[in-house]
Amino acid sequence: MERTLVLVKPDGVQRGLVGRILQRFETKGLRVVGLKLRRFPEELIREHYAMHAERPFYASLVRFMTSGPVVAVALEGENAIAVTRNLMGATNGQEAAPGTIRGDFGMSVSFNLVHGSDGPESAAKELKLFFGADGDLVDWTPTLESWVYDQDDQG
Ligand code: D4T
Repeated sequence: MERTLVLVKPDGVQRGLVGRILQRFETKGLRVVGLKLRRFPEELIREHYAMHAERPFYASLVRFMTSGPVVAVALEGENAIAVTRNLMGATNGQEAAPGTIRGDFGMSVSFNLVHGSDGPESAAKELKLFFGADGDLVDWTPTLESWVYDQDDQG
């Protein structure tokens, strides 16, 4: 099992898409193990996007991400990082495949509705950043789990 961080960005919250976006992950079979809606501090957002600090869009990205509430979601599942990125689609909504969140709901590069960690290291760092060092996360097993993963899969 792997954990990853998803953010529903301010455009997703403002457009009333939180429920529909979370539903994509839930119905896929990913398990929500953490959930919070906040106007996150600018410091935290700057740290989250620190790898883009030198890019020309960094200032506007930080302004956008602090412009309103964001929903932080921790998801768990087998290959949760890759599965989540596939569900999100390409960065630019105009290029994202139909059926993906960005492909179905967005037309923009910057207002692209969701963020998902892009690897195990960033997932660990981002989960700590948004849910705290001592893990503001909940361990649980859905009762339907045995119908999501086939225990006989040779994987
Ligand atoms: P995130 O990191 O938000 O999950 O998006 P991606 O992984 O798909 O895209 P990214 O890291 O390349 O970009 C981070 C973030 O910056 C915005 N952005 C990106 C932007 O406003 N202008 C741009 O030209 C690019 C490339 C969108 C996502």
